[in-house]
Amino acid sequence: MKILVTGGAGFIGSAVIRNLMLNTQHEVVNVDCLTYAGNLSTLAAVSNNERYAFEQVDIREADDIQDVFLRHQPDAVMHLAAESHVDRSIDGPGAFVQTNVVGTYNMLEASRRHWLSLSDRKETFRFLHVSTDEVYGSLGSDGYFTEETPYDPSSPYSASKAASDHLTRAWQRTFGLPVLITNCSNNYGPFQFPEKLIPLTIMNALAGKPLPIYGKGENVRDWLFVDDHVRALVAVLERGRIGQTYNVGGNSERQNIEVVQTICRLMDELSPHDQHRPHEKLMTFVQDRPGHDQRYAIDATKLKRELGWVPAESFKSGIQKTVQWYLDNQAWCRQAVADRYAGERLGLKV
Ligand code: TDX
Repeated sequence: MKILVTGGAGFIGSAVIRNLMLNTQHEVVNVDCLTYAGNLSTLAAVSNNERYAFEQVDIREADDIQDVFLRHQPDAVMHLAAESHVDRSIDGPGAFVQTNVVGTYNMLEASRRHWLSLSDRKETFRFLHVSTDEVYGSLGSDGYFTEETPYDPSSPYSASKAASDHLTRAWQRTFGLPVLITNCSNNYGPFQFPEKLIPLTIMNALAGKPLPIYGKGENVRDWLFVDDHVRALVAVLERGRIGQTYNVGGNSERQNIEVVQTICRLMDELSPHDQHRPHEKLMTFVQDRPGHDQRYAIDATKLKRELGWVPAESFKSGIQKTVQWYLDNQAWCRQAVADRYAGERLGLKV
């Protein structure tokens, strides 16, 4: 089948496309407008494949999106394009509303028109909306997010993703568009833009810069290795039930401070001659994030029960692979951030 993937030059989207190219026979149309976080070098290993096509198109532009559907006639959509960094959504929420809300609306409308025009392929067409556990708000010290947890987003980012989830569900209930929704926990792994906690910590540690820990570092995230997430997305697209939501989690809860300490210790081990050892001395407590959610943790039982998915990677094995990858790919990291992001603190312009 031919899958239209939005955001395919981003961190998770590019992992989806590499997987589809290397492990399936599906064709892919990558629709990405190449924002600061988009990077085609993430697809270097697959971009010459004859089953791959790239369209530099912005999902905020309804006519351009419509044109892509007319030209490529996809069998399915995996919608990953989004502004994704919580701190940036505090500094500038407008882009999040435009891309995540209006952009998703444009994708749904273009998909609906396309789906209505299909004859024999109409039954099997799918629209998979890839979202986040942040729509559920924050947990206390116990409990888990299930697919039934009420929405309660805290940041402009999570509110915009919640809105896009609601639109997607409405397009199924009102118009019958065959949609699926996934809500995942924090992803990590190779090719993540170094503004997020894990790659930022590794990059700063390499440079001997302070490792900023918001507040007391006691906030908890449930870490999901990106390739595990990709397997879940492919399973949901191929076998998920129409109109259903599936939570995807790594079963790897950690306090932020533990995450940073683990990275520091791994870097001490993996780069024994590094002048900045022990890297833990770079840890610096800084002003907390406004509206900082305390804890996220996913109950992924439904995905296991219905589709047999479980994460393959433990946090121990995943973080080791990730740190090693960043150590081996420092040129990629420098190029990814060049003229785009110098590692400065974001998200305090309230
Ligand atoms: O420098 C930092 N120091 C720090 O303590 C940064 C960048 C973050 N943090 C904290 C804030 C969070 O508690 O680490 C935790 C993780 O922060 P992020 O990497 O910014 O991720 P988070 O805010 O949890 O959101 C992420 O997971 C859900 C993604 O950015 C979202 O796109 C996804 O939907």
